[in-house]
Amino acid sequence: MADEDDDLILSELDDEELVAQMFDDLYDGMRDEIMEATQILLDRGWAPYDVLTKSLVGGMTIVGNDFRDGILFVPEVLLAANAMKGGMSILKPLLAETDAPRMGKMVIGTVKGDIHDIGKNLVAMMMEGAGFEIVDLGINNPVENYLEALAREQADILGMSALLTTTMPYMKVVIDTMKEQGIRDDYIVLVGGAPLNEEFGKAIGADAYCRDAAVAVETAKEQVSRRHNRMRAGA
Ligand code: B1M
Repeated sequence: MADEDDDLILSELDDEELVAQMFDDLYDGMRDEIMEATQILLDRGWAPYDVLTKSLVGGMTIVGNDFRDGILFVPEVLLAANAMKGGMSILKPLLAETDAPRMGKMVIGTVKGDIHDIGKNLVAMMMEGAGFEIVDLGINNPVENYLEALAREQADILGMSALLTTTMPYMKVVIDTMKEQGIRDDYIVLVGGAPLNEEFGKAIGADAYCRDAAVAVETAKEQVSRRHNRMRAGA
């Protein structure tokens, strides 16, 4: 298998074969190959968003399923994540390249106890591409980090990410603290992450749950313009 892979010339594969090979390479944590293949798809005229969703996110879904089923373990998944980040590093400037007017500023971070950051990074990239200014707090954020950054950055939006059922309740801790401090309504609060759903978003008092990065962009735009309209109307 290794010999076969050594002989493989990625640029000679057609699109379908290349995407299938990317799924394999992501699974095997082959960062260099993922970066090369990402570039090949771009050179063939693929839109950066399609490369992201059809090859990288598609491949990561397979990794996720096998992780869930006990076929892959943490070290292997870390390698896969590292390979995915290699591909994302090529796409990031392209997704962020935009003449869109500044839409607003978002502070985003993964909540305390949670170190998953791929989805959050993707949201940050897509939001940047849509004209939002992003302040990325990284992973494992206690409530103080969010509140300090919101005030310091005079942000419009707070974005929180959680991938574990054990960490998602922490989002409520952050929102409740904002309420206690009387600042909840100063910000648009968006939440996301695989174990969340719309009902959970409502229950914890977020403005919206975002299923994926594209939805996050659309929701943020909608919420910002709604807020502007309200302000214009003097409400
Ligand atoms: Co973790 N892990 N993991 N893991 N891991 C999951 C989440 C899990 C579902 C795997 C499984 O069992 N199938 C499971 C959670 C089960 C549960 O709680 N219900 C799990 C577990 C159990 C764990 C550990 C506890 C394993 C262990 O140690 N025994 C451990 C916990 C560590 C911790 O955080 N304290 C752990 C560790 C890891 C790694 C470090 C190995 C690695 C993370 C590497 C990294 O992120 N740098 C990892 C990974 C990679 C995963 C899976 C395989 C993939 C996650 C991912 O990156 N998906 C994941 C399985 C899965 O989700 N299928 C799994 C791709 C990404 C693009 O999607 O993150 O959903 P996602 O983001 C989407 C949307 O959700 C949304 O938009 C994104 C883009 O479209 N979104 C937002 C996300 N955040 C948003 C914020 C927003 C808006 C939208 O704000 C506005």
